[in-house]
Amino acid sequence: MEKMILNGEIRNRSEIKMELEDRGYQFGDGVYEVIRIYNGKLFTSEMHLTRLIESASKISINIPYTVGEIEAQLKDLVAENEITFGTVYMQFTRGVSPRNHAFPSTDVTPVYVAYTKEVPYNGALKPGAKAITIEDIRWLRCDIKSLNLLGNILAKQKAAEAGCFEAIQHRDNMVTEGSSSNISIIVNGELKTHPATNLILNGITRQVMLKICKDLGVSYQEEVFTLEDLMAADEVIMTSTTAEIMPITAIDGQSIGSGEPGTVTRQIQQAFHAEIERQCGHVIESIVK
Ligand code: DCS
Repeated sequence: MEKMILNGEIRNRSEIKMELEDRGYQFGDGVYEVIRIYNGKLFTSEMHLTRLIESASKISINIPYTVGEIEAQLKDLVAENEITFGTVYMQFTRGVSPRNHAFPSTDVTPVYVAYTKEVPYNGALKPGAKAITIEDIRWLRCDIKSLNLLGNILAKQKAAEAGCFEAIQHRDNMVTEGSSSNISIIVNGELKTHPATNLILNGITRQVMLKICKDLGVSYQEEVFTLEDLMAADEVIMTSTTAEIMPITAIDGQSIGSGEPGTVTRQIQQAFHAEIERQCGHVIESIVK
């Protein structure tokens, strides 16, 4: 029987009922995280849960647990559901209250749910993917991992309609990030990525990648770059929890660099896989479902 977490307790998923006037359901008034599971272990969970609590605090939702407490609950859930490779999704909404835009006047308890999903994994490096470019029409607090994802959804749908994997967003000709990923470019062996401002989500994969660059001696700059820089780059890299380190080999129908994953991207991908194995143990292909 599949389990999930409701307000800190592990329950049967089929028995969970959500409220109509949950502010997450009506307003997208909440925050979320997605954490990867490799070999039954949570990857970079401390970074994700720290960001979750920060996102919540930026919109005045008080999460009544510490990072360690949530982590322990998620570990139990992953074990109960016997997930070897997959993801755990969790969200906190402001809570249940009669519909009214302003915060509830009385204290309401946040509603916290988490559930797992199996995702096959064999450690193979991700092949090149195609992207489109699109205007960034989102709000100005993209640093908050909010449940409000309409702008992101509309962008991703445009990519899907164009037969592409990701939509790379830009504001005033400056590249911000993907619809559900961060975007970096490699020019003359140097990596460039948007600084962690209010205009992007400071991705955990992005942060791991920058640490890898440091270790590999790949110099990097957290600096804005233009659409022209993007199209003329030697390599373009997309990073996210679900996509990991993914080479973008064509944008708007035009090849990037040679049209194949570049050497710096491949190096970073290999080092990222090594980091997964360092944190979660060796990935044995035969146990992949
Ligand atoms: N930017 C946006 C807008 C995102 O939604 C995400 C992740 C990222 C960047 C990359 O962040 P992480 O490296 O921390 O994952 N989006 C999550 C999502 O909605 N599903 O999977 C990942």
